[in-house]
Amino acid sequence: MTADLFDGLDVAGPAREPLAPGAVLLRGFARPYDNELITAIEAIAAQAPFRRMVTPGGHQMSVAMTSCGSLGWVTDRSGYRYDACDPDTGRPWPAMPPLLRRLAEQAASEAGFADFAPDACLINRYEPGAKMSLHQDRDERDIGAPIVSVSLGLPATFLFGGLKRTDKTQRYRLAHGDVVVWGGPARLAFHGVAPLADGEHGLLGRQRINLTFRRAR
Ligand code: MD3
Ligand code: FE
Repeated sequence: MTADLFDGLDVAGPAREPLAPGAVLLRGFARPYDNELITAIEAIAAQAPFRRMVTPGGHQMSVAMTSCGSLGWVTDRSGYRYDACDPDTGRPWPAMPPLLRRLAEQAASEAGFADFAPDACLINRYEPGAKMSLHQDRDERDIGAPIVSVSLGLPATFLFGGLKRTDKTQRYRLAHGDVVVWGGPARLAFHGVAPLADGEHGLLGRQRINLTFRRAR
């Protein structure tokens, strides 16, 4: 009766840790690919450099960003939007490397989203002190599609709230290699990142990089 032996054990896949309804943490899911992911991110940043953008309110973000895929996320004084071209270079965003796409699709599938087809990957770079204020991600056309996030480098304290800005937030530590799939009722939840604590990561040094895969159109 081998079935009994394995009952309750995750013998056939990664540990799925539910964070909230619709949000699933796959701890360490990206770790086996960390070196290849970092190499791919460096190649993207060589084509579309990280830059600190300005919000419609006129504040420069502390997080530096770039994108890959057929669409990239941009903000300036005129608003937030997805655009096929990098405003800094005038060229299309670098293509989404197959490794990144496959990782996002596999993570989504583990969380029950079998047909996730990301067309945008926003790449956020945090240096010590950088943070992201509480916000919702609602610039994507189909909010039925999840967002898949991949954390690399220094650990961060992630804030996860409710559907109202004033709802109480829960804190989670997101560490190197952690992947979270945000779908269903979690998709429109307010969320943010506390100021990054200084430290030294073996592969990335004094920084944290977060990838978010989205279906923008
Ligand atoms: C929950 N990035 O790029 S990743 C963002 O760590 C963003 O850089 C953060 O929020 C970061 O928009 C958080 C986790 C995340 C991403 C998108 C979400 C959580 C989410 C969308 C809906 C709900
Ligand atoms: Fe967000």
